[in-house]
Amino acid sequence: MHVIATAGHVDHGKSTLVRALTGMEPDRWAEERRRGMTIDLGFAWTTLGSGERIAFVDVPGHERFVTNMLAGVGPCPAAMFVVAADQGWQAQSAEHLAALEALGVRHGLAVVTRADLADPEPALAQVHGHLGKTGLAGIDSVVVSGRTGKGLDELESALARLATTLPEPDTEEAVRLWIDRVFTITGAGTVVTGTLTGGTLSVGDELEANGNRVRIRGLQTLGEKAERVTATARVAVNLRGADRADLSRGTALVTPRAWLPARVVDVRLNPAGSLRGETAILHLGSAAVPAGIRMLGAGTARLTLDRPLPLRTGDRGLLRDPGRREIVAGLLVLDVRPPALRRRGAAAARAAALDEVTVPDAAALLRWHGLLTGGELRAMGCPPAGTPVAGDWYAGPGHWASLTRRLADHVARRPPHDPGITVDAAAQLLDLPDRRLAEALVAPPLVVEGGRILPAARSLPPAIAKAVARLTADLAEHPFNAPTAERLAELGLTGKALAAALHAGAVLSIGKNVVLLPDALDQAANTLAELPSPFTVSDARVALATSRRVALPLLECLDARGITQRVDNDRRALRPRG
Ligand SMILES: Nc1nc2c(ncn2[C@@H]2O[C@H](COP(=O)(O)OP(=O)(O)OP(=O)(O)O)[C@@H](O)[C@H]2O)c(=O)[nH]1
Ligand SMILES: [Mg+2]
Repeated sequence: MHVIATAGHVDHGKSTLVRALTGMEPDRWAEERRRGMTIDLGFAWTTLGSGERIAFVDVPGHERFVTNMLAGVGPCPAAMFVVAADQGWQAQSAEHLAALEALGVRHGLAVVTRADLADPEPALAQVHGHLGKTGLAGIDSVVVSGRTGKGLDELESALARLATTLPEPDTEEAVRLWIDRVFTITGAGTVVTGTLTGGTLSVGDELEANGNRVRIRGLQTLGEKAERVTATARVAVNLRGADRADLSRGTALVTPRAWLPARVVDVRLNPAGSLRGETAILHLGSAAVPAGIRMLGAGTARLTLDRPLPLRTGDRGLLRDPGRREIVAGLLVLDVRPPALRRRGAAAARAAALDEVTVPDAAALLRWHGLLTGGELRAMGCPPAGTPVAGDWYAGPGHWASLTRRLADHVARRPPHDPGITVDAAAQLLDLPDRRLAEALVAPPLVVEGGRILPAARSLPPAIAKAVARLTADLAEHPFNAPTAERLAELGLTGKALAAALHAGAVLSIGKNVVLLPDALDQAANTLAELPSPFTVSDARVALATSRRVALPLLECLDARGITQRVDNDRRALRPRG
């Protein structure tokens, strides 16, 4: 299915076209039919001759209802842009086009309608002229009359062609369904509708709305019941456990833990004009939220929203000033967890950092934040690349190097016979959110001995320290791929040398000739936590990218430490922590 929003000035014939294409009435309210104008969003659908299903979100053209228009267009990947032949380009033709441009809509169809009333050529030329300057340049155009039906066949063919060019959504990704309607059905309870642009919804799924858990009790798409709906789709979701008062247009239903609620966000504005000290309404998805604007640099600003929204880096929205009755700027979300600006000059420094990138990726977020977990990076909209430094933690290389240096400096400054700083104290000293990060920072020339961080030279003979460093390098990529007995011999980590390294806590032995690094158990526990529970030895072996030779003793070690427990003969589960 594809979902297409209409766009265009009031009375230009949008609803008439939707009606003609679908045989359905998009104007749902009696008041709309009485006044002959669309006030709120309308929904209608059809199956084209090509077999393609198209759902329309029909928007109002009247200037007073722009907020409703934006809620409909916000999540839609494509638009049918309508201009009346007898009226030509009008104010909301311009405003709707500005909205589509701000939201980054790149797919659509231009329709000059009411061609029975006037020569369509001048309007067509205007449409091409205006669209040509936007991301919609070059889209197909069709001339029709909703009254006589002339040109409707061409319109259908053009829609079928448009459908083939729309990008395939990712049906695996986390769901964020922007709600555009909420209603109650006697006996069924609360139902919300929206345009599903990514991911999959299934009956029984748990979701979150404003931080509250709800469960999907039933699903419908295009008026039919469904067990499962994949993007792109119009969808009606019957919710269990939902408080009706907690849900409204602009609320998002999201996959739990996959999104961070954001109240303060850094954005890039387009155009880059200065909006110093202003407030405006942020329109994003189906939401319309008042936002305070603080300019950071020429084209970047910090928004403080009246209520938090689940936002990600890369989201597009727009700012509209209801007083001036115009869109002030489009925006691209850069960072949903921006650092506080405390010191003088912090805003300018932040602007300079933001200006280093066009669209931030994980590397940019790590540069700005120093340390983030893979889960945080994904929830912020930038899946991590590369390997974590410890557990699920990723680090900006510059930040990591500076932490390493600070720890080494600190250890070096301590008196010669000092017993050494504990790992926990190091974590505190460096303000690290997880002690495993402090452990991970301990690399030659530092070692951990008896839980304390010491210069390697003081604890291990240089040859052994070097062997440990080489083992560390071996295990950098695949931390559970324990060296073979031959490799251990080659490294010189056998006999007394191995015993010394074990004693110093520089390596970990989990079985005969199975040697790993000291943080292997923690790392394994993190990896196993991602598996569906319970899991078999073979599941664990695959997840840890290792062999049975390592997986078996590793799991026994984890059992012994109470990190895992046997569920039956061949399956285990992680023991709940804490
Ligand atoms: N002659 C003629 N009249 C049309 C045509 N299309 C629409 N109309 C008339 O134009 C008026 C407005 O049409 P709508 O389809 O309601 O326009 P709209 O764009 O949906 O208007 P809003 O939703 O209020 O923005 C109605 O009276 C229609 O009957 C057409 O092709 N020819
Ligand atoms: Mg209408």
